[in-house]
Amino acid sequence: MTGQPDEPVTERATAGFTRAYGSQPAGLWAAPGRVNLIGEHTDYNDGFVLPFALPRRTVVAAAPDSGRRWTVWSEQAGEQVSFGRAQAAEPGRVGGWAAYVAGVVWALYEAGLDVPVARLAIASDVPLGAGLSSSAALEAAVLTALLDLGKLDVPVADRPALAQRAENGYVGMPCGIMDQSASIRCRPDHALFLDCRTLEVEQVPFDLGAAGLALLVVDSHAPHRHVGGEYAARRTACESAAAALGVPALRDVGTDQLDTALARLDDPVVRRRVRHVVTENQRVRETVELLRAGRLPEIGPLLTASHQSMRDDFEITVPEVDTAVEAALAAGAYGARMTGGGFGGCVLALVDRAAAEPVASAVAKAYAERGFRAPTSFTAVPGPGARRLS
Ligand code: GAF
Repeated sequence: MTGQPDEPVTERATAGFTRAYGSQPAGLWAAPGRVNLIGEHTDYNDGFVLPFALPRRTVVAAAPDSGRRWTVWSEQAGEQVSFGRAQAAEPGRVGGWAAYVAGVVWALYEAGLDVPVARLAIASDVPLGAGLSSSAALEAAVLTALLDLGKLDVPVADRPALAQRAENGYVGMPCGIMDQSASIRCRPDHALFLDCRTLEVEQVPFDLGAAGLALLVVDSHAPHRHVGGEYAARRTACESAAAALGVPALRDVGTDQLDTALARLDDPVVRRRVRHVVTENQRVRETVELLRAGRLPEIGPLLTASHQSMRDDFEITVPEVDTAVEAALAAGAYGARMTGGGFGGCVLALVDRAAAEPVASAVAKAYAERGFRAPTSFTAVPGPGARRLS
């Protein structure tokens, strides 16, 4: 198990800027990756989610540029990309990792804002493709930097929708609003209870240390399998089910109406998708109730039930994450579930602080027995959302 990462990421972004542009940045901005405690695939159904920000983050060193092209250097990609207004104006003209940056410029223009031209250097310690929302961290960091550089007064509550628009409209990924909200609106020692319809938030105290607990995050390293297509297919199934049921979104189906709703749907696959979303929304509400009451260990069974629902009804888990959940539970975790969009990524396990290491070892042993690539684990503490660092 590795501890919290050291954070030379700020220095790496600054050094990258100086190397790429031969000058000092005007400032440094950071935005975190997230872990979703519970509430999976509920965001685009107008439902409820409960993420918290990781201490792992993407840092942008930036300065205004008097020219007409945005220039971005990325440590992870090992390259520099530049694009002008015309490329930013047309989704698809900038591809790869830089599309997330061009997408933010595009979304700001689309919102009628006068985006400042800038030079940026990006470094990150959010693992890529691990379901910890490295994309949202990149969008949120760039968005926060550009808004500050341009002295553009956009309320924090309105920012996640701009970052989501970059991803939906420019990158072409039909994600919901959870990840961008988490990266922008989360606070240390709290989980963010977000109503994805009204965008109202409640900062729910989630002080694991005070409760003698730890949240173990296990990166399954499972190769992502058809992620984009499967995600879009789940979203389409949910939206067509809502239309068939005559409701704006599956959020409008309560658990007391579930049996009646299921009886009205012919397709057994669609019925399972609906059951996941409806029961998952209820699990989020129950988790929030327990956290409000300070009964942290009692959320364990809800986490595990969420995993079972993702495995059996939403069908988005893979053997590696199922194995991690089973091994964590067998080693004494209060509860465990996959977090994020699915088909790989990370598992979280709620454990007594002293059990974090043994549970991580038990998962590693189960992986070795099944011949899976060794997982990596760390304990996560809720950190701050996007902000200016200097
Ligand atoms: C991905 C998406 F980006 C989110 O919007 C959300 O739907 C999540 O999968 C599943 O809960 O992270």
